[in-house]
Amino acid sequence: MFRKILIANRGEIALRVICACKELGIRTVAVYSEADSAALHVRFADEAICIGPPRIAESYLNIASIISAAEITDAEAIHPGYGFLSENPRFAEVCESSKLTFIGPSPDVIRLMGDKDQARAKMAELGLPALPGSGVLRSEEEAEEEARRIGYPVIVKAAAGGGGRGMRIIRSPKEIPFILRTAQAEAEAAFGSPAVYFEKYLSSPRHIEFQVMGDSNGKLVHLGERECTIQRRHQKLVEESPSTQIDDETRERVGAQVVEVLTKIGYTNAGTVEFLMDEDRELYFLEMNTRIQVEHPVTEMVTGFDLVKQQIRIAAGERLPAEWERVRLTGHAIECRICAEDPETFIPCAGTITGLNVPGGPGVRVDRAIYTECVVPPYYDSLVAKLICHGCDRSEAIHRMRRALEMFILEGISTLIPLHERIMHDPDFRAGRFNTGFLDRYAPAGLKAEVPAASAASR
Ligand code: MV4
Repeated sequence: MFRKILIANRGEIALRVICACKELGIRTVAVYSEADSAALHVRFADEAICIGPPRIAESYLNIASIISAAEITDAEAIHPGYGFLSENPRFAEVCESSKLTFIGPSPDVIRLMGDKDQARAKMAELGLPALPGSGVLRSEEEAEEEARRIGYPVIVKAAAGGGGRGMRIIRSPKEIPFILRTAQAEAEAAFGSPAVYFEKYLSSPRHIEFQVMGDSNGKLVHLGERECTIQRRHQKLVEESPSTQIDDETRERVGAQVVEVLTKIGYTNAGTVEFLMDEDRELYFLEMNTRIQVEHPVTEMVTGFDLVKQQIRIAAGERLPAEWERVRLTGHAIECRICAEDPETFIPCAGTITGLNVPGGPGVRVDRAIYTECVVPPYYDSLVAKLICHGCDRSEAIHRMRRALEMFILEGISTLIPLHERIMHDPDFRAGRFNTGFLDRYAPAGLKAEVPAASAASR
C-alpha cells in the first residue's frame, strides 16, 4: 500500500479522499491556491503545499506545480478527484513518467473516452446499444446526408466536449449550414477542436448511469445505476440510486453488457457509463466518465462499499474483494447538491458563511468542506455541500431528505436549499415522473437564458 498520496483537488472531494487515506493509514499531501489557505483540506492533510494564485489555470490545473509538490513531499501517488485534471490524459501520462501512480484508469482509456465520438463508436462496436449517429462531419454535404439517414431531429455534439456543452438541435435540412458552422466554431473556442458529430435527438430522455470498478487483474464489476435526470444547464442537481425506471432484470442485463464491454477494453479503477433512456425505456450509450463522480455517495450508501478507498487499493495493485462480485443494493439513496447560487436565477454567490447547522441523524450523510465563518471564494465551482439521505425505500429517503434540508442552516450566502425543498415536495418527483425538462417549470425560460455561465471549473 502507498505510504503517502497527494490530492490534486480542493473542496469536499479533497476532504473525501483525505478521509479514505486516513482510514487506510496513508499520509496525505494537500495542494492549495492562495485563495484556499484556510480551507479544511489544507488543515486535515498531513502536509500542504501552495501551488499558485487563485485562478485555476495557475493552480489546480498547473501540472508542473502539482508534480513538483508531489516530488518535494515524496508522495507515491496522486488522486485527482473530479473535474480539474481528473480526465486529462496528459496529466496521467506525466504522473506515470514521473514515477507517480495516477489513481484512475490508464491514459489511453482516458484519451479514448475523452473523444466522445470515438468512445461512442468503440462502445457500439463492442456491443453497447447507442443512438443512430454519424462520425465526425467533414462537410455540409456529408452532414445533410447523415442527418437524412439518421432522421430529424438530430443533435450536434462536440467530439472533444461532453457534459452537454456546445450541443444544438437541428430540425430540418435548411438549418444545417448555419448550425453546423456555429457548432464547429463553438467547439473550437471551447475545446480547441472543431470536430462535431450528429446523434438522433431524444426530446425528453432520462439520464441513467452505471457505476463500475475494475482491478488490474482483469476483474470488473458494476454497482448498479444512478438516476441523474434532474439537471439544469447540464449540471446535475439531484441524483438517486436505484432508478425508479430500472427493474432487476434490466439492471442485470445492462450491467452485464457494461461489464463485458469494459472488461474487453481492460478498464481499471472507478468509472461511469452514462445512458439516455427514451420514452420506451430503452437505454442508449451516451458517454463514459473515467473518474470518481460527484454523485458517488448514493452508490456508496446503497452498496455499503467505500468507492474511494477501493480506487486507492486498486491503484496499489490490490484485487477487488470477493464481496464486490456479489453486490446487493439495499434501500434507496438520494443526493441533493447544495450549490452557493441564487435558487431563482442560478447566479453563483461567493461570500462568508455566517451561520451553519449541518443535519445529521439516521441515514444522513453530508460531504462538505465548509465551516462556520469560512469564505466561499468566487473562483471555483459553486458546489459547497452534498446532502445524501438513505432510507429503506424511496419514500423514506425523500422524507428524510425533507427534514434534513429543513435542518440545514446555511447563512451568509444564498444556496439551492429552497429549490431542493420544492423538488422534494413536487408530486411528479415523488411519483418518479420526470425527464430532462423537469426543472424548466422552476425557472422562467427568459431568466435562464440571461444567466452568465457558472464557473464550471471543477466538473
Ligand atoms: C442528448 C439529448 C437528446 N438526444 N443526446 C448530453 C449530456 C447531458 N449533460 C445532456 N445531454 C443530452 N444529450 C441526444 N441524442 C439530451 C441531452 C440533455 C440532457 C440529458 C440528460 C439530462 C439532462 C439533459 C438536459 C438537456 C439535454
